[in-house]
Amino acid sequence: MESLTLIIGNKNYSSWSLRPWLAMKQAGLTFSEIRIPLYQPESSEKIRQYSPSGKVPVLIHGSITVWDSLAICEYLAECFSDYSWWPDVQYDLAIARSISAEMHSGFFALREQMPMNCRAKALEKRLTPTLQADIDRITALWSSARQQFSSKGDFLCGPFSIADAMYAPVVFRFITYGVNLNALCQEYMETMLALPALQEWLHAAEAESEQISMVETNMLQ
Ligand SMILES: N[C@@H](CCC(=O)N[C@@H](CS)C(=O)NCC(=O)O)C(=O)O
Repeated sequence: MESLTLIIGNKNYSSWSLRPWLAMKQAGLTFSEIRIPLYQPESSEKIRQYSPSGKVPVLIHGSITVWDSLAICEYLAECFSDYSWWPDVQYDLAIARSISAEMHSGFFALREQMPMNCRAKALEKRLTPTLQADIDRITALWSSARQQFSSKGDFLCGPFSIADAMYAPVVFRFITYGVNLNALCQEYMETMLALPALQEWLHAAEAESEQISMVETNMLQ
């Protein structure tokens, strides 16, 4: 197998990096990682050595470069189809892809107003109407998926899939900003947090020393 390298940002802050990283860990793929701390004077130049978009994550697979979190997950699911990435029933797959795409292309208020800062816990946050609308949509989506797929497993569409990887940063955000959740969503959060891979990411984030002031200041708003 040609070598796989995932280039990521800081584990504490880079929500897009977490998604393919977790999907790859959960699938059981062996890969190396290169961590480039974001928003430092040399970050942009370092990222551009690997990524045409100038953003992380980016995957290097032999001579092939794939950038953008969802494209990386889709590429891996195609290349390594013996591993588990998506549900294998067409209906379940349609839901998993839809909710993954919804995360990838939406929830701008949540992303902007609740930036991922996984080592910070239970911070007070002012809920603006747009932020509340994003939280409401995510909790409705999680609740509906858990109701539909509970007989197949404990994750959004039953077994762990790319859909869960796409929402993993939201799990950290809801903890960091102390968002109140219904029992189904709380249970789903606990399932996600119990994943050894997610704990591994969190411990690595806690061990990082960089501080991104934009994010740390946002905590006080
Ligand atoms: N749509 C992209 C978003 C990637 C993205 O915004 N990455 C951020 C880090 S989480 C980044 O590289 N920021 C550095 C910069 O913009 O200079 C994806 O899904 O991968």
